[in-house]
Amino acid sequence: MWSLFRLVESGFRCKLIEAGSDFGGTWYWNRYPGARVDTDVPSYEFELEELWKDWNWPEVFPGGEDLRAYFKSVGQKLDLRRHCLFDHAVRSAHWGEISHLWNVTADGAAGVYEASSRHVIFALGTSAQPYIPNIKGLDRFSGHCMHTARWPRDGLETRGKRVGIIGTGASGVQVIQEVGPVAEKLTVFQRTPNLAIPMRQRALQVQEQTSAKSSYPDIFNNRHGTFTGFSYDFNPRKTEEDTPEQREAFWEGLWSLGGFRFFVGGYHDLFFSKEANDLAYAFWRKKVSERIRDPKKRDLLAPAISPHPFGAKRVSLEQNYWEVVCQDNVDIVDVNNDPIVEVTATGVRTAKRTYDLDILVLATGFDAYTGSYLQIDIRGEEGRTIQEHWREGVRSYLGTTVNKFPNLWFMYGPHSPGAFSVMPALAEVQGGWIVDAMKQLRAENVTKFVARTNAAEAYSQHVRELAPPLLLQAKSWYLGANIPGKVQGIHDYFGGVPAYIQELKEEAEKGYPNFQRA
Ligand code: N01
Repeated sequence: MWSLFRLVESGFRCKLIEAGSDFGGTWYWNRYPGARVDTDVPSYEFELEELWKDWNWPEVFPGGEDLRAYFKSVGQKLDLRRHCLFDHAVRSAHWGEISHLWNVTADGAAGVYEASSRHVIFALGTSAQPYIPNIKGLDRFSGHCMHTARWPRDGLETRGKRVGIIGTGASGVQVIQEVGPVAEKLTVFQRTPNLAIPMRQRALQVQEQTSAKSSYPDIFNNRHGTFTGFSYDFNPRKTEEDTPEQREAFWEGLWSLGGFRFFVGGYHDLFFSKEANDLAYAFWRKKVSERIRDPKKRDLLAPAISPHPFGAKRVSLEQNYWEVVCQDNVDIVDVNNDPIVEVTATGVRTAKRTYDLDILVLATGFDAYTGSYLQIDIRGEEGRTIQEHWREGVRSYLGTTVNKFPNLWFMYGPHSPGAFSVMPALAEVQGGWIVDAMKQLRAENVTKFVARTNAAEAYSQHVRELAPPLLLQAKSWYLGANIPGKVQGIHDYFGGVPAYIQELKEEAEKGYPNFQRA
């Protein structure tokens, strides 16, 4: 939305093609009960004053409906809808070697839409391609079965139902919190426990927001100055530099403030020192164990030995997760000890028993970063497909473009700080940079602009080197390790938001030396 706004404002003729029927992106698709953002507002907003001056949220961490309403209002205030083609999924984008245009096709209910365009920006999100595991019999289930990102738009009654949920990532945690209290029976099929930390949700009054608005410009500016773009940052001290008592007091403070503070507001050696990471895990385990009264469940949810380094899989924010999973109507099945054998017409059969279900929820995540791109027939120079280009592993230049694919840009994609940043802020940074480059090219009458191969190789190597060692010790979606058969590698930029912005800025200020133009 931000790029579209900047493009229109800059006088470009453009069309936003969107598979959904409305604005919202991830929030359009993820309609499972409990879906909410875990970035606090106003950080999770665009910086333009006309968008925030009259906008108020009911909660610090808004839910899906409020987020959809927000993005709808952004579309209205910026008058974007007339540039949009909804309900169309892009099927192909082919570079014209002679025309220097992209030929794009998109499928919609009424037929195929075709367009040619000087530039193409893919804003496909980090996690838009659902991952459905290959479980025997999944198509035989006679009840409702869906991925969290494909929850029915008009809702699904879970009250009084027997519900099974496979997966305990951020989506799993959120849906479990909502469904556990109302379901007759909830069975959670867990492979890896979620090292969730407290969200500390609270209601927001209009008055409180009105008086805080004078500080919004500073809040938005600060999103460019911290590692993740949040209002807090890593503690520059190492864990061992503090005494056990100082550490305890520091962590207690972060824990009670909530949000991601215990994670990306903690000691900066979390990802670099195993000892530091173990100490953080021990504190986490002590805190959550106090809330898990059932000792059997405690062993499954907060084991004595960490399942992976703390933070190496995306930490989730929880509100009452430990209390809900401890309810008598909630079972946790450890699929490492009791694997799922098949899905039957009436439920799930594991190695040890069967679970009769009315609803089966696949909270099994996404083929992140690249999955959405690989669904599209994207062909660059010499007809090279993006599938071929990324066959040996993902490569990009500055996390915004790819060598051999002229005039192609992307946002939130591979090699950007997508997993560790505030999304609206990243949209502004990347979108603003891309549109500025396009304006420059228009002024110079450049019709072909492509990253140099050596620059893309060097940037991709640089991104690999930035990844802290402990992060590599989990089978996370950051690495593509959650998808069987996917080439694993570093998909996220781990240098932090300020360093990323600096890399973009330098390239532009030097006149884009790492691009060839024609
Ligand atoms: O997906 P995930 P997600 N059998 O990949 C399990 C964003 N997000 O949708 O860890 C059994 O994290 C898998 O197990 P394991 C956020 O960035 C944000 O929850 O691979 N289990 C894991 O537990 C987030 O990180 C928000 O061992 C299987 C789960 O499924 C990202 O989206 C809310 C399995 C997948 O977890 C993705 O989160 C929601 C199998 N065959 C999402 N296959 C907010 O802002 C997979 N699993 C709040």
